[in-house]
Amino acid sequence: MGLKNISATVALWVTFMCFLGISSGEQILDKRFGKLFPFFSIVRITNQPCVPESGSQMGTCFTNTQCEKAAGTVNGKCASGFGVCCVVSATCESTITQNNTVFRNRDAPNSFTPTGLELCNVRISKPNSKICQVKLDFISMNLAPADAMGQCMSDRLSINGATPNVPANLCGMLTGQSMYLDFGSSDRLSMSMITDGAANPSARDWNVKVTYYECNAQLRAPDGCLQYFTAATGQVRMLGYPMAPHLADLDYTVCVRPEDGAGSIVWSHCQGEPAGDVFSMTKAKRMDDTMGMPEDMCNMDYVMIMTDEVMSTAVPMPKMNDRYCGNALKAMPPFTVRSTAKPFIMRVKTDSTEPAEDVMNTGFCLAWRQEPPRPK
Ligand SMILES: [Ca+2]
Ligand SMILES: [Ca+2]
Repeated sequence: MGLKNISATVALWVTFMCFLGISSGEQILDKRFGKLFPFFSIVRITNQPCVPESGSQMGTCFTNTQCEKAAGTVNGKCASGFGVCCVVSATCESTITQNNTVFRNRDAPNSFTPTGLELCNVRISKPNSKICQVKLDFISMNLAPADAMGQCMSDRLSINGATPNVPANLCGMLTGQSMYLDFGSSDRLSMSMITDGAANPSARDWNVKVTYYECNAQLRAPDGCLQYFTAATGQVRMLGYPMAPHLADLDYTVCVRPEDGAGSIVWSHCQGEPAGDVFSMTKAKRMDDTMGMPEDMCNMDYVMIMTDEVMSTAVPMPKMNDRYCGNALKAMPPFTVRSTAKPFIMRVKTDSTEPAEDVMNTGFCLAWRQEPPRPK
C-alpha cells in the first residue's frame, strides 16, 4: 500500500473516531506513529464512566497506559473499542485520587477476620483544585456492632478532615448508606477502619465507592448535608439501622432536594420493614408521643422535622412540635408528617447512652414523598 493510500485510510479513521466523540483525554496511539502522522494527535479518549464486562463496580474509560498508571484493572472495552474500562480499587494504606475508585478491606473480594487489633487507613486526595466535594457510597460495610450503650467499642469507622463533621461513633452495618463530604480548605480526607478481632472474632468487609464533585456540579450536596437525596420519593435509614441498640452520639442532617414545583415533603415510616424496627428511638417522657414533642420531653434520641401538620386520621392536625422520639413515627395507619420548610431537611440526634429498657431500640427507616403545593 502506497503512502498516499495509508494517509487516506488514516484520515478516514481519524474522522470516524472524532465522530465517536473520542476527542479529549490521553492519546491512544503511540508516539512513533504520531510523529509519522501528526494529525493522530487529535485522537483522545474521554475519561467517562464505563460499565465493565464483569462485576458491579463502575469503571472509567482510559487508555491502557492510563489504567496502568492508576494501578487499575482492565475489565472490558469502551469508546467503541479504542479505550479500556479500567476499574480502580484501593485498600489499606493507599491514597485515592481517581473518580469511581472503591476502597476495599484486605483480602477483598473475600471478607476477613482481624487478628487482634487492626488499623486500615486510606487517604482521599483532591485530584485538582476544581473539586470541592466527595460522595462515599457504602456498597457494603459490615463491622462489629455497638455495645449495649450504642458505643462502637470493638470496631469503628472514622473520617477526618471533612465538613460537615462525620459522627465519630460509626460501626455495625452501614451497607446502602451514603455521605457527602466537603474538602473545605483541606486537600485531603482520611478514612480509618479500626477492627478488633480479639473483642469480636467475626468476619468483616467493606466496599466504599468514591465519587468526586466539582465545586459547581449540579449534584453537589448543599453545605451541612451529610446525606443528600435527589428524588420525588425515597427512603432514609438511620446510620446503622436496624442495629439494636442504635448508634449513640449521632448528630447529622439529611437533606432532600426539592423537585421543581414541589410544595411540601411528607414523611411516614417505611413499608415492608419489620414493624418493631421502623421507628424505635428512646421513649418520650409522655405516653402520647405521636404528635411530636416539645424539646424538654424529647431530648435524648430523636428526629427533628420542621412540621406544618401531622395526619393520623383522615383529618390533618395542625403542627404541634418538631421532635419525634419513642415510637412516634411508627403509628398505624401510616402516620404522616408534612413539612413545607425548604430546603427539605431532617436532623438526627442521639445521646451517648441507652437506658436499659431501650436496648432493643433500632433507630428508624422513614420514607418521603414530595407533593405539589395545595390549591389556595
Ligand atoms: Ca434510644
Ligand atoms: Ca440514647
